[in-house]
Amino acid sequence: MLLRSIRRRIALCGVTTAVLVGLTTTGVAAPAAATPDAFRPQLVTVDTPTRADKQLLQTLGLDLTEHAGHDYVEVVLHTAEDAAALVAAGLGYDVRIPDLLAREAENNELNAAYAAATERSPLPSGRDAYRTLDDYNADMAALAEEHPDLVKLFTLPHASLDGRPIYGVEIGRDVQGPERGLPVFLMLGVHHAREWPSGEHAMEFAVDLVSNYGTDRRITDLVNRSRVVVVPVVNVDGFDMSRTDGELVDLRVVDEGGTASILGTPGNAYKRKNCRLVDGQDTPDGTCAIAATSPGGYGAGVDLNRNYGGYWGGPGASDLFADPTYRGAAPFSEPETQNIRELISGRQVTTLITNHTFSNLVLRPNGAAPDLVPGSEGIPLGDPYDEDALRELGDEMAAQNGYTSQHAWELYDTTGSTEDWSYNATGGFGYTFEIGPDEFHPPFPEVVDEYLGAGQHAGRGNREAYLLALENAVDPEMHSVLTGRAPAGATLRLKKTVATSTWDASIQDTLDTTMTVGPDGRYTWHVNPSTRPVVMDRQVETVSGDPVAEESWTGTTAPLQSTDQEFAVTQDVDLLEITLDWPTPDDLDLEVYRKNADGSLTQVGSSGNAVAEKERVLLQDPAQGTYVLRVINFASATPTWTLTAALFEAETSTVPGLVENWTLTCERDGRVVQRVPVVIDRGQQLRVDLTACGRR
Ligand code: 0X9
Ligand code: ZN
Repeated sequence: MLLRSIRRRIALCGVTTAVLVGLTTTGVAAPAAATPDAFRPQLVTVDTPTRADKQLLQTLGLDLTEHAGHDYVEVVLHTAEDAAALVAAGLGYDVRIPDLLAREAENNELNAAYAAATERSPLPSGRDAYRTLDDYNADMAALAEEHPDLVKLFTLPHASLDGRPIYGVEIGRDVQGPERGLPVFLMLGVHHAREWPSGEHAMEFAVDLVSNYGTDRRITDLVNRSRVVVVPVVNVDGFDMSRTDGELVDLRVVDEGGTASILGTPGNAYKRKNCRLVDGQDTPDGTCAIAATSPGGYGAGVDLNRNYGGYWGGPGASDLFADPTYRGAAPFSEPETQNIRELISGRQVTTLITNHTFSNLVLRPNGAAPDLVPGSEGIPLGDPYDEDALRELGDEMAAQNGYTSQHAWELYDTTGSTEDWSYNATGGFGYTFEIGPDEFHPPFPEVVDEYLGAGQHAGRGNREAYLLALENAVDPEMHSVLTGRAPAGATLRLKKTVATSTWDASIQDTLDTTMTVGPDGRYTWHVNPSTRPVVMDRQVETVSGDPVAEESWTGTTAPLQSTDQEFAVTQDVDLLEITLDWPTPDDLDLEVYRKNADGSLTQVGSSGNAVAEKERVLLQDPAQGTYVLRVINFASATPTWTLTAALFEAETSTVPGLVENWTLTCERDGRVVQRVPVVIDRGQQLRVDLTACGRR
């Protein structure tokens, strides 16, 4: 019996093109001194024409970047061993940046020249160079000091592992006053240490809102209607190391390959993770910062964008400490992710953007491919319940900066990333921006262009994309609104405790938010829907029983050759399944193309499983026409294969959803006086009378 289930509303294009970032053996900090012919970190483009190549690449434990396409993945090679691993695996690659340290030095020179020639950049702050961590902290403090009614500086609850405080700013009218139920827009930067522009854009947006408040009508209106929370540097330890070491001169470069040793560890400019040195143990403050002599270099740490609770422990994250995508010992094991968890759990964040570099992408949930089945749920992930609205805003934002708008999983699978958790736990919209075309921290003028937009996007850029996100955050159609009468000065609290799915189990999240009723005895509270999208009812397509049509072929293909087989779809069906099977433990891959009117081929699916696993491509709602099924032999032997194409009708069944409620309480003098369960959907407005709270 054939049984598959696919959640509806998903464009399930064959198998996923997901790339699991994973396994590495990358070492820890580079030595303080190096010989002139020591390996320099490189950025290389690895050829991965098939999914099998991508999977092979994932097993090598290299630092894969998110810059990946149909037939390539860009990889940072930190050590000679990394390069040797590629060669040994037989994967071809082109070197894109042959010496990242030299590039770092070149960027430093370009940045110095730009700063020297620039009185004031066109950025809102006028800055002409990347901020250091001290600059960020000083800028946030100054913004708050100069605009006390509009900006509040706050410290996140947990200091970093190296003992640094982590700051954010909150922007809003009368920001020192009590919370009045306005929707919160959250902007995050620098989860990954080396991704400097991600903090710059977050910070510039804060400055932008503040400096245009009162003069620009649109911005004034948006700031009046929201609270904007900006945490420009989430990973302060990692960033400080990357930024400081990135500034160091590699004397081997200055010395033209002479014998001088490196100052510090410039390779740490490409650090990704946080400063976790030992799981479960707080090492002495400052340990990580002594990069040259401590194991606190680029190889150590937890990937903060794999440490959030949502589907934590699933594909696209590693359980090995030294790996670039190490997920940590447990969901939210790190103080930096705990900070963001507590921030989001304590406010009604209706939209968030978490900034990263690079690849010019606007990514929306989910992080993992729709046909993956978490052990904790037993049904495929499918698309988010709010796919249409999420896609619409993602596309609109991407139109401003010329980025590509897509599901995060279309890049590669990830689990435990920021919005994997936040969207699933709260229902608030969340996006990852991958800023810039081709570098983690490019010359500074690129930061300016990406923020303000350049060329055909001049005057738009990420600035305009962020403003659209903020408009979404305040749009009542996109969240829920509670209104009513309540005693002036009373504290209203919305609370719920939910189970958030990790990959194999679940964690408990408590969302607990408050507002204070204004002097007029009325309240309007902008909140996230009471039922989380992840437990809403869903349509599951189940395909069972016999195919409505089926055709099989057998054949042989010589090593490194391919064989094409045509198959015509002449009726409208729900599913086309193509399977490739063979008896010996060899490696055959399958690619599926649609034949266009002019005879050219467009690839519509591929399957390159590990050696000896049979291949399968699924196409949902296949268009009528001719398909070319290509069998590719990567093996040394010439096995006889069986290729089958089958058409199926699907049955739709509904997995009943849950209804969740907020518990709304009205508190006076710290005492709960009234308690009401509240069920409210997205786009809904509900009146809840709390006047009884004043009488008792
Ligand atoms: O891998 C990542 O964490 C992000 N790319 S980066 O190079 N900046 O590290 C992409 C994450 C995409 N997935 C989700 N946001 N779910
Ligand atoms: Zn990143």
